[in-house]
Amino acid sequence: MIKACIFDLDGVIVDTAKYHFIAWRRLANHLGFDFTEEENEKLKGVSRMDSLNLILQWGGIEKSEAEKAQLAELKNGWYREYILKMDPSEILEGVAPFLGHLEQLGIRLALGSSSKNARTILEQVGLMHRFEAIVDGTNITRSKPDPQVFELGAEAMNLNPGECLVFEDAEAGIDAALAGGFLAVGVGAEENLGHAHLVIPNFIGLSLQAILDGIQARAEKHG
Ligand code: B16
Ligand code: MG
Repeated sequence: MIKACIFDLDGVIVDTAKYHFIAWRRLANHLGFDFTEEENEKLKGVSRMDSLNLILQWGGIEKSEAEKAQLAELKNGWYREYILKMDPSEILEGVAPFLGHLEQLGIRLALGSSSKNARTILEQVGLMHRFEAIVDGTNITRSKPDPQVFELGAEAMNLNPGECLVFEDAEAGIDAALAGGFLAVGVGAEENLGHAHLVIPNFIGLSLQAILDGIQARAEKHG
């Protein structure tokens, strides 16, 4: 019996992944190299420091911890220039009606994001008040694929993982939800998220019942 839905933020509710990409790429260019959109996929759901470590690895660059802290700060400043211009028009299509639909059914809502900027983004797009529990990069000590972010969300609502449905766009996020014993719905492409209980392209026209039916049908098909 599903009592709550836990939403990832970047890539599920808003497309901030494009701003992360621009800002990280600017940092890489600043350091004298570049990386592709394909490589950027590996940064989704991954914490700021883990992302920086991956990017430096791609560029074959070594930096001290103090220099890394400065580089992460530089990137975050560029990223924040974009998110501080966001408004409700950047909520992905279908998300607002789906949240309303869940609220009407009495389903509780939580946010589970790796981002330390999650509250700023929710404030900018006017969704802060819709979530009963908000767990973000400032609350966690272990980044996705560790399940901690979703476990803390379930705990804040006094629910068990089995009572919560997680929505995620990142491979690492689906891994995290599965490791925690949650039902996991991938939002995006089957090739990255095929290990989820169900993959949906977006939230347009979606109902909770359709999702639950989809999960069941997929489980029967895959035995
Ligand atoms: P910040 P999510 C994640 O958010 C992003 O997908 C990932 O690309 C980013 O590095 C991470 O947040 C940390 O973000 O630098 O703002 O703390 O998808 O878990 O909502
Ligand atoms: Mg995400």
